[in-house]
Amino acid sequence: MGKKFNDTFLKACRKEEVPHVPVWYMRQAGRYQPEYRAIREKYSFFEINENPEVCAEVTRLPVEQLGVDAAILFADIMTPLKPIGVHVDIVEGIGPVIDNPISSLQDIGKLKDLKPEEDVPYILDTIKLLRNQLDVPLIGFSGAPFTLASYLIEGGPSKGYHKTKGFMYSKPKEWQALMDKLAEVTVSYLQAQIHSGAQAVQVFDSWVGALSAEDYKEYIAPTMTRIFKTLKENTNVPSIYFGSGSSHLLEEWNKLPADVLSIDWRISLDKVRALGIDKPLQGNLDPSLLLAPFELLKERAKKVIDQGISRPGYIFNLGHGIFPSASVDTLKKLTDFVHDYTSKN
Ligand code: 1CP
Repeated sequence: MGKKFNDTFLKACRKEEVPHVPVWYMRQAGRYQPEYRAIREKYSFFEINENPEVCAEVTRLPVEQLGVDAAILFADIMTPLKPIGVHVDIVEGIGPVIDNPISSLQDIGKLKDLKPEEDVPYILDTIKLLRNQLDVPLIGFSGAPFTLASYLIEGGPSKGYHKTKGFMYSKPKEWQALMDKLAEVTVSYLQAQIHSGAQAVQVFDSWVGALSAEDYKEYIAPTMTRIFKTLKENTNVPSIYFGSGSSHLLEEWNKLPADVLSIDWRISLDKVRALGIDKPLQGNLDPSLLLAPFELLKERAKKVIDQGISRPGYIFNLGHGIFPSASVDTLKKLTDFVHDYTSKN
């Protein structure tokens, strides 16, 4: 607090010149931090979420500990679904588990509209608190309809997404109703976060890589276009789109009115540029390298950065989230390395 506001991340999102490459990490708050584990001894996941003081503390932890250039709101992609009628629990070692999965139009009709001020006031209060506490930008986020639908239909984490895709192929009317509902929830949730002070938003479509480009275009792109277009018309903060295992979808993603694309580690940033993608990029170090000898980690990070900075608009991140066995010390050293290596003075 009291430090000069560090807007490097926002500048990179707008392709402006930056004093160093900004860094933040997906899942930068979580089980790899001893302090987080201690807080989780006292509270359940949703208890943290619903208590703005504690939620803000957890959000700030990685900023204070690692020196990253952005904070991401501590919540889950399931957070806005609980108040609209989804019985979800976050189960240790598994993730979100739902005891009333969706299988019919009637189930979809039972989902309520999200009224953020009434349904998730604690999220908006956490954002307002954080804006007074942080000297880096605050990223708000939500899940994307396909990824949310995968949990709603499968009842929890999945490997092949067969049930989800089966539903998509065989019940087009129900599928579209579900996409429309989840798009509405996403837009109203993100707009409320932005109005409360979120300075950028990331939409996590973590599992959409399960679809072919053809299916993405037919079943998903119209919904994602509508979401990003509505955000653009009503707000003016950068939007970031992320999916894992989705390099085959990048040409479709490039047509979306999203501002920044967050790339997973399976493709090099040079290859992404060679596809003709000119949006700012975020990524994409393989998170497993956090367990490699530091010299190798550094060498690979350098490679990612050299490719990333070949054009304006680059944010360093991992290709997917930090996992529980990663070390705080390694992440701190990596953050310092990115800053030192790219520092202009
Ligand atoms: O620091 C941060 O990044 C903010 C907090 C955050 C975010 C952005 C959490 C807290 N979850 C998420 C997003 C999220 N949740 C995604 C998208 C990002 C990604 O792909 O990693 C997804 C797919 C989820 C669903 C989820 N919630 C999982 C994955 C399950 C699966 O299908 O493999 C898990 C394990 C959770 C629980 C969860 N969410 C967040 C934390 C810290 C945890 C760990 C649980 C705990 O403390 O008990």
